[in-house]
Amino acid sequence: MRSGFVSVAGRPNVGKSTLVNALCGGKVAIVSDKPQTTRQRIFGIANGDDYQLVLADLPGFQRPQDALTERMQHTVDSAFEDVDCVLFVLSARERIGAGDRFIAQRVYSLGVPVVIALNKVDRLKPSHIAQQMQAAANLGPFHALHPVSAKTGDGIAELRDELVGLLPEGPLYFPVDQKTDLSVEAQIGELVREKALWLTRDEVPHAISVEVDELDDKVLRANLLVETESQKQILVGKGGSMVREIGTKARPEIEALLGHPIYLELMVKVRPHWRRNDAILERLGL
Ligand SMILES: Nc1nc2c(ncn2[C@@H]2O[C@H](COP(=O)(O)OP(=O)(O)OP(=O)(O)O)[C@@H](O)[C@H]2O)c(=O)[nH]1
Ligand SMILES: [Mg+2]
Repeated sequence: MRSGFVSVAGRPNVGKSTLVNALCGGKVAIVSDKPQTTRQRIFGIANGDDYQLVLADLPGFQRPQDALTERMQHTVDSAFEDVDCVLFVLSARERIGAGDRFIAQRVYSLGVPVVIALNKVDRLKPSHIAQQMQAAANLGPFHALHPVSAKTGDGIAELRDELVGLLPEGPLYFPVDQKTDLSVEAQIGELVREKALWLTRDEVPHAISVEVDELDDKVLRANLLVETESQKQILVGKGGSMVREIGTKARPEIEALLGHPIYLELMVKVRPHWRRNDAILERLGL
């Protein structure tokens, strides 16, 4: 039995969460086209007959701007102790540059193998992929480099085999039927937030947080927190259309997670400057 922990490093939006989901064979982390989607460390657990691979999905490396992003970067900074390997994710669709070099400095000094996933190679020209592979290789002494598409699944099985091969012999850290370490309430909050991110843009996605207020066999009440009255108006939408659509999009996944139908009530609430408020951040588990 091989088992161990792999932390996932990379800039915001390169596809870390999509990749963790692909490696785990199911959704553990939410995904959106807005940077800073992931706000906390989430374990995604991939089980095989003779292995347990625990992937720590993380926020992207960033320069903190408020208490929230400070906490996010702290989460990242403390996620590389006691790992068996680092999965360094790069996007083949973006210039590999200063941000990636900054992360490289960090991960190549840890003394554990670094496996690079060059993600988003779907529908790219082979010559472009080759160029990006060279740029990725130049970042440091990597153990292996895998061009993959987390979206189409290309190269994922090979990448998984590579990571499992780097794990030491060890015990099961989680029951084999467990896919993530997030509580059910936290998973529900994330699913609701994901739909809200999909439907909003500009500064609004960053100002949204979700807290589950009440959950029993029949009823789920959750609050969408925003910072200003105008953000609230956007999330509520004309005659409540936006918040209704968020609920409609989130419900099937929530019901699948719970295993039964649920009465879902979403409320939009203004919490001025919640991103700077340590007590609220604490309560949100951030
Ligand atoms: N074309 C393509 N798009 C991808 C691929 N992987 C992820 N994406 C898209 O890239 C965007 C960001 O994906 P995420 O998985 O949320 O990225 P992340 O690195 O976790 O982002 P943060 O949590 O914000 O740091 C989403 O729109 C994904 O659909 C891929 O292999 N190919
Ligand atoms: Mg993410």
